[in-house]
Amino acid sequence: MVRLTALVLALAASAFMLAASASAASHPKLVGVVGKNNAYMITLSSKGKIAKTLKAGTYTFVIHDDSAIHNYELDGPHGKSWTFTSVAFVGTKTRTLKLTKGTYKAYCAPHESVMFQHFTVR
Ligand SMILES: [Cu+2]
Repeated sequence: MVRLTALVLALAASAFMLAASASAASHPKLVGVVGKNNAYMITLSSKGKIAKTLKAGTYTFVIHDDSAIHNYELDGPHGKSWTFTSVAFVGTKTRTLKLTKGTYKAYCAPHESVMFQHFTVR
């Protein structure tokens, strides 16, 4: 009886953990990279490809800022703006955002005229 109870508890715990990981992983991931090898380069990718059009919805942004001379920001419709990293920051930041329909621009603020990527959410 004790053994059965332990088994039931273990099953319940693993079912709970599965549910928890499923909800955490339910948002599609977008990967941003800026300043790899200090290059003047910024990208946002979805499933390994440069993001050009995305469906409206909630996304988890994983931003890799590889340089202390660049940063990662995003402008969206209706004047919305998000700053993922500061210029001095080097490392990875993760943030979940709801993207509504419109045009977006990922860019590096100090070098915005040469470091940007547009995409559309429909
Ligand atoms: Cu820059």
